[in-house]
Amino acid sequence: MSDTERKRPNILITGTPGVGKTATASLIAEQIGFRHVNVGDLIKQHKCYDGRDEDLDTHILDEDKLLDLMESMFQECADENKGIVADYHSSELFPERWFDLILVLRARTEVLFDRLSQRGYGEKKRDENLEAEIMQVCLDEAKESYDKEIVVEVHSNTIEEMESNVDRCKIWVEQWIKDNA
Ligand code: DAT
Repeated sequence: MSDTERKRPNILITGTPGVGKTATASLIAEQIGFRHVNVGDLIKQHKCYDGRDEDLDTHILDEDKLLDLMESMFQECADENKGIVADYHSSELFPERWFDLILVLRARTEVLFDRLSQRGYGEKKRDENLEAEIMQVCLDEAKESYDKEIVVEVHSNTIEEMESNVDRCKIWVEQWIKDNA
């Protein structure tokens, strides 16, 4: 099935680490029966690595391996008339045709500070991520990579805001299905 014939939309939830991508994506997927794809976990599980960056002390992502893996997941879900809710801190590497909505979660500095500290991030890694959030790196990346009309920025500081984001997505999905019936 080609992407233009999809019966269900796919959503990408993006944002700085700690903004609530995984929590939000799993709630949405659970409530509407879509498949949740935690891209970070997928990378680890399938070892989509292409060596190590010793300076940054991180693995180098094997994008081709990841995208091939995800392409077959998207195909499989489209064939089953099932949508995907993916979450990842970056958005530029995916083909535009995969997603119908890019939800960019944002959090206030003090909120993110607490979440990243609780996660056990060292000072350097925590501060780099706080700075990235202040500089709205993920939002700009999403706007540069996708049609601006499908990029939606929302707050994710409180449980109420998370619930509202989940509800908003559910309503959006229902409308998309009606519009594309
Ligand atoms: P991410 O996937 O963006 O790294 P997460 O979903 O793992 O973030 O959330 C990080 C922590 O913050 C986790 O303990 C859940 C909590 N959290 C996330 N969004 C929240 C929100 N809107 N209100 C309260 N807590 C939230």
